[in-house]
Amino acid sequence: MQRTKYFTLFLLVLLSGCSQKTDVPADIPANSVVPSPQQLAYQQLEFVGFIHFTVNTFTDKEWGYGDESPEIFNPVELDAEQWARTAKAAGMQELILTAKHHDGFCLWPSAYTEHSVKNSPYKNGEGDIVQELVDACRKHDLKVGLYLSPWDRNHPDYGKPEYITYYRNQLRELLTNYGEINEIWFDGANGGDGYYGGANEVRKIDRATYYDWPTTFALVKELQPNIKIFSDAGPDLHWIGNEHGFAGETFWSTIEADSLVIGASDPAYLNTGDPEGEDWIVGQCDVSIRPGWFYHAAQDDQVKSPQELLDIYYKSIGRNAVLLINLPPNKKGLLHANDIDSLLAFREILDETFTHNLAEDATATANNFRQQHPKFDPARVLDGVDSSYWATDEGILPAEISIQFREAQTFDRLLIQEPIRFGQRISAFRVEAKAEGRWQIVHRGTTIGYKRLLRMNPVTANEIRLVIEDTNNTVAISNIEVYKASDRE
Ligand code: FUL
Repeated sequence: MQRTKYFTLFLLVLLSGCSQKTDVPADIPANSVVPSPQQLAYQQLEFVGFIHFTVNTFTDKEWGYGDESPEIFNPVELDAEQWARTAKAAGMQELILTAKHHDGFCLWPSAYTEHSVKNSPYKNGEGDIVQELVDACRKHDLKVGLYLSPWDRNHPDYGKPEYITYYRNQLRELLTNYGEINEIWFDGANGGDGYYGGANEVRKIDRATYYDWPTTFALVKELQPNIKIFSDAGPDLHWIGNEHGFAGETFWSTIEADSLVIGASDPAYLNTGDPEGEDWIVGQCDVSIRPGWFYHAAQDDQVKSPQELLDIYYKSIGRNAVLLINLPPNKKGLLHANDIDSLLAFREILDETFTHNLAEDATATANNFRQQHPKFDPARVLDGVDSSYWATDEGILPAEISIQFREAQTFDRLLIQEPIRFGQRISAFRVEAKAEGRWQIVHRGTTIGYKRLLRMNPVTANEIRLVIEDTNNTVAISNIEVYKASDRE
């Protein structure tokens, strides 16, 4: 009996000793504003695609008036798999289709209108392009997003309460009948002249009240709990304030949602976000690969070059936002070869640049690491593990992390990430490089966020140092990578 007691005591002491040694300290304190798990997963997609396609493709317009006959819609070679294959090969993770653009024509056979594919010659009225897109995306491992224009220049009730019921009925169809939808896209163009069932008049709506968005958002989330709602006011993803695909040089994922109105938000505010903002809304940079959102044969030689797309990449994904590039199919229902060639060349160049991380076998040291615990060791920024991070003790500014290469490296691109599940913190930093024993500043920046890509003139150095000069909470960095750009950039 006595022996058992001593043995138990011995075991307890042993165990408590062990648990002290293996005790992993808590994570750094989170900010009061952090992304939801769904927003975090969306941000990690980084790169998504748009498909603008409707009667406009056949009338050569950007905005249909609403009086287009469904008879004109017949994309005889439509191949949603060609869209999905191209998107996948380009590295996109999702495709968003204009299920309905401002002209009101529906690419699915909605039960609530005659203005749809069901009255077109396409597949003798038996077609459903939303379904085709969904099938192609599932097959090629892409997520699906849908665009349902709030403004409807065809519908007779547009501007009246009845239209809101119609609109919600359509949302119910789209978000019930096609499996999981990852994103719903509400554009901000609202009201103006149109066909409106033959009235041919101007209809203005009150942007702040007409759509009763809170009720619609609740319906959307009820039908698809994990969906992300995009608009220029969020609530999950917001427009970046321009259609060039550029986020601000300084870009916060925090913003004040109360100050945003769909269709009437301040583009400059959307472009920078707000360090004081009390809402987390992921920034999304939309841009078309051509001048127009819809296909126009006259723009076949105005497709953005791989180099233009690269510039956009650095100014969107490289500035803490998500990039959404539009690929408009032509009248046949196919992407044009010029668009595919440019997009895939862009991908090839990106892969050339970002394949060989020059810091892979480097070592890292810092002026401080939290509790001197291995969990927060500076080496965490080099371990290739998404969830790990280097962090300092409270109040350490400037916080400095140095990376020592085994031998001198020539580089001109840097990738830096914050562990944003704890919020976005850094507001001022600089990068220094040490060559022949002397430190020189090679870059000064403001925000980092989920991902910051820096471009600089080529530097040859044995060591680089990231100096964080200002932050709203404990300093933490999850990842640093160093690259030499492809000559084709
Ligand atoms: C805007 C629309 O007016 C354009 O036609 C396009 O769809 C763009 C992505 O959103 O609000």
